[in-house]
Amino acid sequence: MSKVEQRYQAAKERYEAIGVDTDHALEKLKGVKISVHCWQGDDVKGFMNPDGELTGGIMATGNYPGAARTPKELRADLEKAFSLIPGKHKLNLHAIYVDTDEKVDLNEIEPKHFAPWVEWAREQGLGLDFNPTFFSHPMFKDNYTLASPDKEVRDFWVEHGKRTRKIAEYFGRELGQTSINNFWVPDGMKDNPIDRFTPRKRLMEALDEIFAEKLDEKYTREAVESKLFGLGAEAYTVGSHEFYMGYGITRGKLICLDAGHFHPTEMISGKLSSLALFGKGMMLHVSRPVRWDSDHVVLMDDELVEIGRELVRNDLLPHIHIGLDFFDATINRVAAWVVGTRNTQKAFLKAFLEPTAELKKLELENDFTSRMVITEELKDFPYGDVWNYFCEINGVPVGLDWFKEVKSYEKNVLLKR
Ligand code: RNT
Ligand code: ZN
Repeated sequence: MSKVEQRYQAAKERYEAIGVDTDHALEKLKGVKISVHCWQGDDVKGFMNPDGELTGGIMATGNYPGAARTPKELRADLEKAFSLIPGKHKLNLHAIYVDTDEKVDLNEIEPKHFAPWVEWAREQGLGLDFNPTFFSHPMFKDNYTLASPDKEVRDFWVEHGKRTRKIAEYFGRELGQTSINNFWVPDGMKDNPIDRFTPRKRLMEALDEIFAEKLDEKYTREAVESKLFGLGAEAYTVGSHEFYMGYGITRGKLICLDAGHFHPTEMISGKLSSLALFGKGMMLHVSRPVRWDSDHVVLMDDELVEIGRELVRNDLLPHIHIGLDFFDATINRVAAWVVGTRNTQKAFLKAFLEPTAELKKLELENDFTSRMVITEELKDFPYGDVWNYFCEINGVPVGLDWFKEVKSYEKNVLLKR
């Protein structure tokens, strides 16, 4: 028996004593798929116009060496990251990540421009999710895309949106996993608008036009992502939370909650149980806002733990698609992926290792003292030993060993770019 397994057996006994079956928890963890975002690997540049400016009110800061410059490099970096993350997952692409020799614009993209991604995903056993790119383009005019008062601008982006649906459908059909196509539209204003209503009406109508054609939900489903503010859109975002709550519920779309898109003290974990009662399902962008929507790498903080608990305690996992969204250009990008993804998985493991039924019972009995004492005590339980065992049985490095591999990849590959 390996050292890791010995420790696991000891941990298992401790959890058994409070009525938790660790083997069962690991089984459940294996079923949790994370949609790992491609854009951590190159600071959201993409391959359509990599020298262009990142617009849309988001920003990647830093110039750590080794960013991927081509689809090939990005795939190599992703393979490295996935080899250090236990389980089988998905990759989340953005429309700007075309892989083609053709010069092609956002309103011209077709499935064939993404064929190498599909081939690669099939080889790797990954599913593919998708996102239209409503930013970093000259047609992002006066901070507007789909909500623009200019019909030519709107039409350009409507065409783009429609095309992304066909690409997501192609991903779903080819790979046998529903491809979630997530719509985030940055439109907004820096200062107080007079008319908040009309741009929202235009956004609603443009989205309706994009979604008019019915596609098979087996292959693709759409999500809509709200936001409170962005750089240059501090006063007003057309696609606010209320906007997309209404839109998603009336149009049967998934509602995407990004952890960085709300007031600083407002947590998405608190919203999940309400949305689950009304919507058709949800998507998450697990991210970490530091003072603003800064898209920092996901760490094991209170909100991450709470997101895991909410989804597990309320049995919401079947209704949710879990994606990541961060981009830190000041650190090794592969390490960023691995830390963010492993942390997200660990948060679920923590939740699976909780005696939830017992705690719910105590709560119903108004025994709030026991509820507090047990949940506090649980924080010191050896979940790390269970996690390490999960890594071992899934054939990925345990503990800091994964970082050695990233270091040597940095030396041999990234620093040579
Ligand atoms: C921006 C949104 C959006 C983007 C990605 C790149 O605030 O969170 O999800 O980060 O589409
Ligand atoms: Zn997001």
